[in-house]
Amino acid sequence: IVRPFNEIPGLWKNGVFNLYNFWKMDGFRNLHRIMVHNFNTFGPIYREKIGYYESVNIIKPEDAAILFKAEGHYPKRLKVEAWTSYRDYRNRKYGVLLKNGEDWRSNRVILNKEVISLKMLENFVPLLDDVGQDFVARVHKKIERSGQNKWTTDLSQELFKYALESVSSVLYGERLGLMLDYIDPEAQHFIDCITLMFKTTSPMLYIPPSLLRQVGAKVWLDHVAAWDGIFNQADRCIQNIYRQLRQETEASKKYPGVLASLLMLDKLSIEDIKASITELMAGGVDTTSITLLWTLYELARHPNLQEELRAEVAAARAATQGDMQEMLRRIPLVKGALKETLRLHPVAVSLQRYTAEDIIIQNYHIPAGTLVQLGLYAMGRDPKVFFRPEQYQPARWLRSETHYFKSLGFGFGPRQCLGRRIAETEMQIFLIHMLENFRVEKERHVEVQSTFELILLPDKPIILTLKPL
Ligand code: HEM
Ligand code: 2DC
Repeated sequence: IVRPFNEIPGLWKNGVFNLYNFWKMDGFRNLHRIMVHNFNTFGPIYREKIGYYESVNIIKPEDAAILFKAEGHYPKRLKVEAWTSYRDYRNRKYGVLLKNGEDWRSNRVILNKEVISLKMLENFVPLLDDVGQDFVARVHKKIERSGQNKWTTDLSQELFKYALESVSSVLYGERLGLMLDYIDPEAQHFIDCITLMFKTTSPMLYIPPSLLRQVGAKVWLDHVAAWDGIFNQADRCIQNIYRQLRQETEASKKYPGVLASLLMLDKLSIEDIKASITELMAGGVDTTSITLLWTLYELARHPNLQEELRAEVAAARAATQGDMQEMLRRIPLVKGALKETLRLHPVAVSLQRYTAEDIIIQNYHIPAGTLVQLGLYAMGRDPKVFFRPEQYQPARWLRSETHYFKSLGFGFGPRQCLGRRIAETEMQIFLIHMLENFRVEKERHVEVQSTFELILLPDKPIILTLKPL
């Protein structure tokens, strides 16, 4: 017999009380660990209410499959009210990240062709390869200047610049110049604004932004300032391309970038294009850079594995004479490493959908319209889902066992990450160049864990040493 919704275990009766306890446990930064704890306490399904945020949480791949089959024609995630409140407050349009329903679908279909279709890779790869080469040249220079034949540093700022340069080169078809010694202070400000935007979002998941706005709370003011900085910089980049496009007399054969392609296609309004390009630019910085930082950290902890990856890259280079698009088809272990990084260190602590129809999960009835969350961080570390989950083993993704609904770092289905192809390609190319040029080492024994600032970030600086091969 199927059990009713109200019998799902968990703490969902008193949202205010739960919010108080959550705050006492420093839950704003520990969300991922609290979710693991809750699955351990209540089992593979639990219901929860914190503040005004109510959800059903699941952890099993087979339950994820049921959820995504019930996502309907217009999949909808948790509404991040801080983000929509800012847009409403400043009268700016929603892009594909925040739109829903038919408006979302019609925009997304057009964006898919320009941003996530495999056909675009031939345009993206040369642009991203250039950025990768420049990054490596920059590290060589840093090593030379150190006079010690090595460079020991917290790479996060360098990786932010690499990520922004990469995503911008694809969006705008031209370089910002962030791999140089002196960079545009506006670009640095943009990077800082993104970090601040994420950090100030997490408290507002549980306390309505409208309330925080009324009392003039600092977190709301900081959030507005952060988005203002993001939109101003994106507006400048977009204006720049728009102007160039109008001055150009004849069409050049060279790939002009996502923005110019969308403008020339003339299927979306300029305001819609601007909104989504801004989201792509902002979504493309902390996500890939942190995933790369975690990957370098894991490779530094596993020197033998690092050599295996290096050998795979060398063989791919030799077999293809350096044709990068070909090379990308011959590096399964490098791709496995990125999946493994996202398993242990996912950017998104959970995936969520509002169900479009009634479903049954773990023998409980879940009515249509319920917010259901798949605990991605918890699933990645669950020994019932992954054999020896604590071990970093890229090869587990090569074995023929089923990976049914287990590799979900970019989400699933038509609402999955729009930047996925850019992110994957950018990260693969980065690892190829790094493995071909440097050995990565870790100083002392420092255990780094995750902290939740809307996305999951390392809780302390990761200090790495790069040595030329
Ligand atoms: C959405 C992860 C990089 C832009 C998402 C979602 C996840 C995710 C989990 C939600 C998907 C869902 O609900 O099913 C990641 C990870 C990244 C990454 C792990 C890198 C390691 C990027 C990049 C961009 C980007 C580089 C931009 C170029 C977006 C956008 C959405 C999104 C626009 C919203 C799509 C929509 O609602 O239709 N991402 N992302 N992401 N991501 Fe990413
Ligand atoms: C955060 O409980 C935890 O890709 C919440 O590139 C539920 C939730 C909802 C939406 C998720 C968010 C979490 C994590 C960050 C995500 C976001 C959707 C898109 C965003 C996963 C899991 C991200 C990082 C985008 C950001 C785009 C940018 C313009 C803000």
